[in-house]
Amino acid sequence: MIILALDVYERDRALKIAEDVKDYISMVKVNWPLIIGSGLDIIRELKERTGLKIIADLKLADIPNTNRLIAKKVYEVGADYIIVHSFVGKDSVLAVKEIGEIIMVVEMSHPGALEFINPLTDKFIEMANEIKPFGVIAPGTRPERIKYIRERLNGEIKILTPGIGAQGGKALEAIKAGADYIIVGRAIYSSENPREAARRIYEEVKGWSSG
Ligand code: NUP
Repeated sequence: MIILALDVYERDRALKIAEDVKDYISMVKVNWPLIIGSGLDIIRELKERTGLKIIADLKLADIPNTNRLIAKKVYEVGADYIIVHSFVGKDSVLAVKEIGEIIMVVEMSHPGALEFINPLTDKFIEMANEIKPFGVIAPGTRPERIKYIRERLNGEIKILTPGIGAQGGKALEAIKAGADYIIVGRAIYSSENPREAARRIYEEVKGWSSG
């Protein structure tokens, strides 16, 4: 039920951290910092070394054709899921879903998400219920919002919550509010002992979710 957000630049460091913590996590999430620092093939390498599923957190937000062109290459190197923004509309989101499994952003974890995204969350939930992605991103920093989203979201759609640890969100609170997966980056990879940090979070939440 823990997803490692592996936001480091260096290939060797990324592979080492992923191998160190793999016993305690369910998936690895790769974002632009690692892709820019190490190249797209890091997705394939991480998948081979850990045997875990890989989420490409690209937050795609373009016209359908460009979303499709990008997604194709990213699924080809082994990404299991791509994170897409919902605000660009159904056609752009569906362009990615036609090629592979997606995760839709319905609300973000940072304070600025309250400005433009949060007022539209109901619409994004509605779109997710229709499109049926693997999961949605909800704010690990706001358990009451996780609960709100869980109550309205189709039961088969998973909720993934970033913002745990470094952004102030609490792992167990997010899980109790309805998160299927918690996404943790700095609290693991910036720790002196990433394996121990991952183990502690794992022990904290185990028994609460089946993810
Ligand atoms: O709303 C979001 N908040 C968020 O932090 C959506 C995200 N995809 N993320 C990502 O989760 C963020 O880009 C980073 O990769 C990870 C959180 O990392 P950390 O705050 O645990 O270090």
